[in-house]
Formats: sequence, structure tokens, C-alpha cells
Amino acid sequence: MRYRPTPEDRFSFGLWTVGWQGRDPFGDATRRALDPVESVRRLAELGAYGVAFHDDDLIPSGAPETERESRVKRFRQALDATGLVVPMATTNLFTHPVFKDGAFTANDRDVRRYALRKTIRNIDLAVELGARTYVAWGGREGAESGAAKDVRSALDRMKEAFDLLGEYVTTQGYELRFAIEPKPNEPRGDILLPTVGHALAFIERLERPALYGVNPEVGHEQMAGLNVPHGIAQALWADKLFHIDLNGQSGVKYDQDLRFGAGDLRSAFWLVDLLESAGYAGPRHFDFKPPRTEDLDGVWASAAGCMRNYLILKERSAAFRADPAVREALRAARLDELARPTLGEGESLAGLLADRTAFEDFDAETAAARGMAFEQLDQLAMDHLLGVRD
Ligand code: 3MF
Ligand code: MG
Ligand code: MG
Repeated sequence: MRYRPTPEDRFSFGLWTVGWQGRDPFGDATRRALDPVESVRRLAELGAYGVAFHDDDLIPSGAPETERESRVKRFRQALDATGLVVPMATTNLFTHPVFKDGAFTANDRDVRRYALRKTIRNIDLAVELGARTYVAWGGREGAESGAAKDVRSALDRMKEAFDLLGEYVTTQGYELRFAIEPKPNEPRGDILLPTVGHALAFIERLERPALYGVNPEVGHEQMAGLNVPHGIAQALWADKLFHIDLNGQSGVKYDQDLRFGAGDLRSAFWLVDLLESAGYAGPRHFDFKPPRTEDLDGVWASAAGCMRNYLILKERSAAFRADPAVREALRAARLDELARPTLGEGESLAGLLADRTAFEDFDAETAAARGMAFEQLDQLAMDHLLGVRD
């Protein structure tokens, strides 16, 4: 069947996505809790290959050791029975009231120490279950008012935390890399490391930069009005796209977490086009929330929709790239020229300085009059996206 996902597509879902009960700041849950075992079975039936979890999604915070063991055992049995894998795991450092002022950057030192121990405990479980990526979203690392957070001290504490986690996985010999997930705001008024760019710059200040990359989320960048494919392209360029959270968002407003493909469809098209043409090999992970209007049938329809939309866009992007008219339009728009170094082969800065055609004899008026032919190219993309070119 067309657009039917298979494990080769590497689609994964967080337990917290399909498991979201619809609680929001204004209303109570609209759906019953889902047993992680049920989620694993349903996701496998739908064609997913992986499932991700926060520690608290699997084991309620504060559960006794025996309960912890039995819950992990049931989860592992469900994974074995379905063939689903755990590519990524993460820590819940935002739900319990103890984290109201953050975790790694909480002003209270004892809270920071607790957050590190909670994270390390779940890293052990993540590795045991086969995860290769550990995501860190600093949802409550931030502030609502100016003097409440000394941002430079907070970044020192953030660095201290990530360096300690890096030391832990290195000394344990774990094959686990960290992916930092940026978000500009919500639930804090302003969150530290708000965008892909902030996170990439932060990583370079860590003791073991190679251990850390980013886990950008479509909606998070769009909440800040940013161009998602551009941010992802920069992460790929820096070799730092360790993981990705796919979802949908309609512009600069509250965090919508729509299913992938909803919201800004053109951005979703360019994102799939980028991931596929760049050969991104990691999981296509969906971090969405089926709207609270839906019952469980709607939840599974929404999850299936995420994967279906990805596959449709992948097909549209492949058709776009294979179209001879598009290739011609790309040439007319001089993408091939952008790929060429600005200096000639073997040329040095001295060559550029000595080249009269580059400046003294350069006819800027004629160059300025050249059209870029971007509109023809973009309309071809639109035709392919809308499925009217074949
Ligand atoms: C919030 C998020 C988070 C993170 C998750 C993984 C609850 O907007 O996107 O989902 O993705 O904590 O680290
Ligand atoms: Mg999110
Ligand atoms: Mg996310």
C-alpha cells in the first residue's frame, strides 16, 4: 500500500506523545492513561520502528524499586514481542514541583544535585534498553523576570552539568551521545539555549564537544519565528544533528505540537527534502500531541498521519528533485555556482586582490540587473508539493 510506513523508515514516537491525556493550563484530561505496553503494541502495528521515553513515562516518580523492576520488565517484554527498539531516552526534569525553577540551573544547589542523579539513573536504564541518544530538554531552565536568574552563572551550571554527564558516560564506557533540545519559551517565560544556534554555540564550550549534538523540534523553532530547515541545515553542516523532533506549528504562538505536516506545510516539505537529500540516518521522531478533542481512535489516526505525511512529502520531494524542469530551474537560479568556491582552484587572497575583473572592472550595474529566477523554481516546488505536476 502507498505511504504505508515500515521499520526501514525509522519512525519513532515518544511514549508521552500518544500517551498525552489532554491536560492543558485550562482543562482537565480528556482521555484515559495509556499503558506503555499498549502504546508499544499499537505503534508497532502502525509501522513505527522505535519508541522513546522519559523516566517518569515508564516509572512513576517515587515508585518503589520492586515496582520499577516490574514495569521495566513488562516494557522490555513488549519491545521483544513487537521488535520495537528504543533509539532515545530522556529525563523528566519539568513535571515535579521541585523543578519549578529549573533542574541543572535551578538557583537551589540541592535541586541541581538531585536533577543530575535523576538523569544519571535514567541514563543507566536507557543504555540497558539499547538507546544510543540521550535527549536533554531544559524546559524549566529559565526565568520570568530579570533579576531572578543570573544567566552567566546559570550557563556555568549548565556546562558543569553536561560535563559531569559526559564524564559519567565516558567512564562507564557507554555508547551514548547527548542531544540538546532548544526551545524559546513555555513552560518558562524565557528558556536558556532558546534556539539551535544558541545550543550549537554552547556545545563548543563543553569539555567533550564531540559527545553533544542537538535535537531540534520543528515547532520550537517556529515559535521563535525561525526557518526550521535553515536551522536543521546548520546543525547538519556542523555534524550535530543527532536527533530530531518532528511536529507541526502554525506560526508564532503557544506550543501547538500538531501532528507532522499540519501547520506550516511548506516548511515541512523543505524539511523532508533536506533530511532526505542530506542522507540524515537518525530516527524520524515525532514529538506531537494529539489534540484533546480526540478519543483514542483519534490518537492513533493522528500518529498514523504523522508518518503518512512524512512519506507523502518524501515522495513529493523525490519527484521535485528528479524533474528535468527543476534541474534546469536550479541551474537558472545558479545553485551550481553557489556550490563553487569563491576563489579559483589554487587561487589565494593575493589572487583575488590582484584580479581587476573582481572589482575595478566589475560591472555592478549589469550584475544587479540579472534576475535570479527563484520564482519559477519555487512555483515548480509548489506544483510538486500540491501534486499537480505528474
Ligand atoms: C517540550 C518537548 C519535550 C521534549 C522531551 C524530550 C515533552 O516542548 O518538546 O517533550 O521533547 O522532554 O526531551
Ligand atoms: Mg516540544
Ligand atoms: Mg520535543
